[in-house]
Amino acid sequence: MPGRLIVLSNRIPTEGPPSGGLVVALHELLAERGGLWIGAASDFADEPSETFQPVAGEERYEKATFDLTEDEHADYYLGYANSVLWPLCHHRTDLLAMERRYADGYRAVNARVARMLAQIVGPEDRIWVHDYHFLPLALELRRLGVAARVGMFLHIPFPAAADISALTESDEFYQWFAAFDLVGLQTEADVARCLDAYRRHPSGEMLLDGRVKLDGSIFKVRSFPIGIDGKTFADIAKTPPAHDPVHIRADARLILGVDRLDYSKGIPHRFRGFSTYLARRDPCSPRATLLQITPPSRESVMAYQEITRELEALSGRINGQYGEIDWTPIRFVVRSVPRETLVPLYRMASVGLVTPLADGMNLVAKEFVAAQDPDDPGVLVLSRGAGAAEQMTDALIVNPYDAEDVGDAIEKGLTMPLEERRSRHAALMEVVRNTDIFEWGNRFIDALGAVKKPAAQMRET
Ligand code: ADQ
Repeated sequence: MPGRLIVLSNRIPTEGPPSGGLVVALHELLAERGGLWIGAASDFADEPSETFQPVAGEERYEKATFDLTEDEHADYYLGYANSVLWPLCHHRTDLLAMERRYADGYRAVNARVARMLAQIVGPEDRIWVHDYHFLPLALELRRLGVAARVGMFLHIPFPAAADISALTESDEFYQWFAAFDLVGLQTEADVARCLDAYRRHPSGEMLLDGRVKLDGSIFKVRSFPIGIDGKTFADIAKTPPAHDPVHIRADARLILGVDRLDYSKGIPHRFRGFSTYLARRDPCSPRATLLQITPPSRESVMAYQEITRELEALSGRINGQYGEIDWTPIRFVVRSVPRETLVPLYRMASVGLVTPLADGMNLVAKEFVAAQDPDDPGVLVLSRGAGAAEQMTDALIVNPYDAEDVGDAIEKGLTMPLEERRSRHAALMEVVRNTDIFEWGNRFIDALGAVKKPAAQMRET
């Protein structure tokens, strides 16, 4: 009899209907298959409990949370996950915040979650672990003798071997991944970096069936490019908005940027690219306004406070230099907006600027394409640093570090003939359709079910 599906992710929806693409997709998958969804509790505990707390709800599956104290949140979540692993995986080893207590806190929280899981997991269950918050989980479960299949999907880039060596715990980092049965990554480039890193490791071995062996552990690594619920996006886009979501002068074109406020998203570089475009622009050509909508993120991490200040100064400077009485070139809005507002904005925009320096996939690129009017679509300018660039080759692909390249692409996007816009959009829409998020989830779960059980692997070696 097949076991149940257990999903572990940092956040789970505890109140009201789930929102956001990934959360909705996981909710639907669990509703269809049944199972258990576990995530961190939203309130801090004084003393962490050694059992999961069930979350009441009407769903066709169970939900539970694990506790975190305020200190654990500081060390495990803000510290090791977001001030060490996040910069490491986004090629920013200069931002690594090396504090021994961060690594200790990270290991301790993962060990506790593993102990709690070991109490409830059956040998036929499949455990699907999401993201960099839980890298040690499979290793901890194996230490406790758990033989269930455990898969990891890493939403962010897999780091290069040279970056991994900047980590004090680099040996553990290799062991963490190797203890999973299946490691899902976003792109083929991520898979290549992962294989390359294990090939260079003194104990790493490539097996003939393509799996990777490190000491006694064998794991499979594969790409599962994530997507969006494209149909919902296209449907919202077809419904006329109740009110004009943004008042832009009739003679100004809209260029749109939508990103969490994060240094990996390359927003300052984007502003400089736009500034280069403005500097070269023909004064008789229509004005273009860059609307950058950015929900704040991880505000208590220092690197995130610095980027906010940098962007405020940069947008002020560019507006001072190029603005006119009736035109503000950059509108920088630091807030989250509902999907019903975001989608009409995507559709109104002549150019979508998606220029991260490094990004696992980048769902905004796919959302922008899905929201366009196929008869008169806007143009996607996409960084080669986004995982999405591996599939979305009909976008205008740019080097996000090169302001002139970005400036040229803005110019090209604003002046692209209708026929070319339509044909590029049709090709991009095909990619969006082929990477639907529900199929993505089913593919991962089925692939996890198909891997050999860990106990069988050990006998083989
Ligand atoms: P993120 O780094 O959060 O995700 P992304 O994939 O672009 O990046 O997803 C952001 C989501 O937030 C999108 O659905 C977008 O619509 C929404 N959003 C952005 N700005 C918003 C705003 N102002 N208001 C409301 N919503 C907003 C991580 C990885 C990515 C990977 C995803 C999924 O970093 O590379 O694509 O996980 O695997």
